[in-house]
Amino acid sequence: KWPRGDEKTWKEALRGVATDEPAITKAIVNHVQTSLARQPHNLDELGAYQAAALSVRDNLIVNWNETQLHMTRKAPKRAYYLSLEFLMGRTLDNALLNLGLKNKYSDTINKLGFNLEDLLDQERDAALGNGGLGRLAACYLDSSASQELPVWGYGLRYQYGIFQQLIAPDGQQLEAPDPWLQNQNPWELPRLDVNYEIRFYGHSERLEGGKAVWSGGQEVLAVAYDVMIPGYETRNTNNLRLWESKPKRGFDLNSFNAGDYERAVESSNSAAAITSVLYPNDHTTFGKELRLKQQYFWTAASLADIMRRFKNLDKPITEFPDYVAIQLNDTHPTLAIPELMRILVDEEDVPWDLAWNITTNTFFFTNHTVLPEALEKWPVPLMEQLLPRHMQIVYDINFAFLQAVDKKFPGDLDKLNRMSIIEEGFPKQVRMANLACIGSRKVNGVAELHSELVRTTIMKDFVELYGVSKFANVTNGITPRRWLDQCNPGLSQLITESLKIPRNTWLKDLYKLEGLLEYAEDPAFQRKWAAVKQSNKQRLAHYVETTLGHKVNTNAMFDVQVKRLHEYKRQSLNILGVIHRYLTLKAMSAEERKKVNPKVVFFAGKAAPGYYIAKLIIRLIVNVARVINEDPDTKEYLTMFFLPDYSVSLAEVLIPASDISQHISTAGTEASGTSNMKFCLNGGLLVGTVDGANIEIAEEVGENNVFFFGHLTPAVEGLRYQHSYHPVPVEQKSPALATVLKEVSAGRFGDPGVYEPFLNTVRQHDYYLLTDDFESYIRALSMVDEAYQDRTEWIKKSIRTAAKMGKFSSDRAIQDYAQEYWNIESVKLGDVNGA
Ligand code: NTF
Repeated sequence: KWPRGDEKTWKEALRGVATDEPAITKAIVNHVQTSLARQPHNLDELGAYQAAALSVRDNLIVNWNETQLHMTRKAPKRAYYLSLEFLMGRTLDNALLNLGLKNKYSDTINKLGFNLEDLLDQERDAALGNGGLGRLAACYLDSSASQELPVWGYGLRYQYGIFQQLIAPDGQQLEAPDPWLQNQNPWELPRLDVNYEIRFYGHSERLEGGKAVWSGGQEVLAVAYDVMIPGYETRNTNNLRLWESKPKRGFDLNSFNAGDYERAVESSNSAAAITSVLYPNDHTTFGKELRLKQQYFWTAASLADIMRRFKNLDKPITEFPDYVAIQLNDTHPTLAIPELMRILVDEEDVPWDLAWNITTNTFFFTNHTVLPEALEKWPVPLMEQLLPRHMQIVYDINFAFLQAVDKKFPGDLDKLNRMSIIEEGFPKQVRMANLACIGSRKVNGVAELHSELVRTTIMKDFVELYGVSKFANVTNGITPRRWLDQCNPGLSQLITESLKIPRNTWLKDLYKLEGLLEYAEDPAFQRKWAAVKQSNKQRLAHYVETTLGHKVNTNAMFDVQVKRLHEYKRQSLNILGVIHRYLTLKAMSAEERKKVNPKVVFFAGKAAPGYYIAKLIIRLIVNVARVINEDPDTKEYLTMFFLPDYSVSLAEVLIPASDISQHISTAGTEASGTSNMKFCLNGGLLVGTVDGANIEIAEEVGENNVFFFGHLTPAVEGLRYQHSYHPVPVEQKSPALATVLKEVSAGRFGDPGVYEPFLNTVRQHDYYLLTDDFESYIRALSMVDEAYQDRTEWIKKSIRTAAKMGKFSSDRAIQDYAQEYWNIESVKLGDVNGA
């Protein structure tokens, strides 16, 4: 039954998606005129981008609206992906491709006197994340929407995303803020009516039956902003709900009337601060109060929202886990566990044991690293002050849990100590990983090796307690829409032509790429494949020329390492390897050099602002580049660039242009890696250690198509022990590396004193095993050089690699979560008005 007014009047006026050129033109011009208040006379590229974006947004809103109505009516079980980071990048190109409107927009925009590609460049990245963890969340949203799964993301709407990286003339990294919301953001819908009050501080008074009353303290408002997530070639458009913090009251009227204006706005400033900035730390935690506030603010708002939606269904509370699955993206949202307990016990009057049963059937926890410095812990005194009720709940959970452990392993005090949610010490700390594991139905790692390490190291005791079936694996994936079709249109086109199936078929079932294998031997196909790579290299060269003012030899091999700067990722090994190559070239005669294949090495990546050694490594890279790029003896054969301010958009230019990329973490430290998948999908080969998803990539593409080197995971512990107790001098382990270190120390690349602290990490403890792996690394790079000599063989490897990347589609990963974890099913939007 039609809900309101005259059905015919409504239906005639309801707009659908603008899909033909006249409608698109009208929509864009309408936004130029009325949303932007501009004219053809004063419309610049930014304005034209905004008008085009607003018109696409209108289309997304129509689909989004119908999807939400449809889901509300169908009331399926839903999954919620809680992530502090969503590294979305740009939206316009992706939205046009998903809607299938790119060509039409391109034509329309031409007629209006602009070029679509130029307009796409006007968009600022939404960079609400640090690296792999945040980009993974973005890929998972794309795959969920594309597979019509009822999945929402929940995150924070930071005013400032990851900092902008500048490189000073002396090579140091400088950080500038990223005011990404400055020119208004067309991709979000403010939902000022969707808001919740979130409490901090105050006191909690226990009542009977495990209940308590939490009152007093400070209250702030969480306001929803919805970001539309279009699926690929479906009208289903999912939602990413980001919370912004606001003061509950604008300002304190009493102080204002008393003439104390500063005081009057103080509390409003402190409320707004909660979502002001993304913490720029990757793999480290700092124990800052504001970060804990962010975590609670976000999980409390998200749970309130989820609970409200559930209650609208009018089902008994015991059915909560039949309608709600919540995925915890690392430990950052772990407070959602005690928060759900608080809501159930204190607000919904659910008995404790039943509440615990509901809770532990709702949550799922993904671990993304085994590095000890990344495992979150919060000081008990801070928790007690900021979240007094949650601290009580954590103690109650822990009490029951330790009783169960003691029952199964009587008298094992060490075990109790290790497994307790509370770590003894001064101060005591709350171990978030333990809490997340105890409160979740399943725990997973992000690649086979990593999940095995989770089971045998950080979660070993828990595996013994719960059994191994609670601890599983979902190997990460990437969306082929952005990471092939969007960033590499030439290759996408070639693939579609060759496979002789529609583009949307293989983009939705990436295993179909295997059809390329039959062309690997076909010279005509090889030429086309190589031509695409060549034009992508030219696109990157153009970027380098316009940003750094340096010409790039596109006939050289392009060797790329792009990722966050971290000692465990060993950009250090790469730069020391480059120096070695440089010294070797210098020692050659001019004749000998002529036989060498030229190579261009690209680095990009940000270091956490407080990470001293990582910043030194950047500085070394920049200064080595300066020396070798100017050396007349060698610059024809070796050049190197550090591209500042790495971002999703820069990755989209870099990745398709690479011949070879480096994924060279110390074995056992990189949980998965996802850029390795992106490079291979774009026909780049891989140099890597036997670590993370590199292993599974090699399984798929064949070990003869990857260049592995270095010690294996089981050897790492022993080598570290050796470094501490029976150190062997670098000269003995690797004379080549010793020479490299000596040259840096001698000032060949600028003031030697500067780099000593970094060089000492290699000479002394060498925790990341550079000295152990250097020789085999250099050998692997020689094998790369050798393989590159035979260009036809190289191209075959490239084709075979891309052809075998089906497994690494994030569609596969999301299906795994949907079936094995969340138990949710696709709900496809009908053809008209959500029917
Ligand atoms: C990262 N973890 C891992 O270091 C990467 O190997 C992995 O690919 C991504 O997660 C995505 O799973 C983190 O960023 C963190 F925060 F857990 F340390």
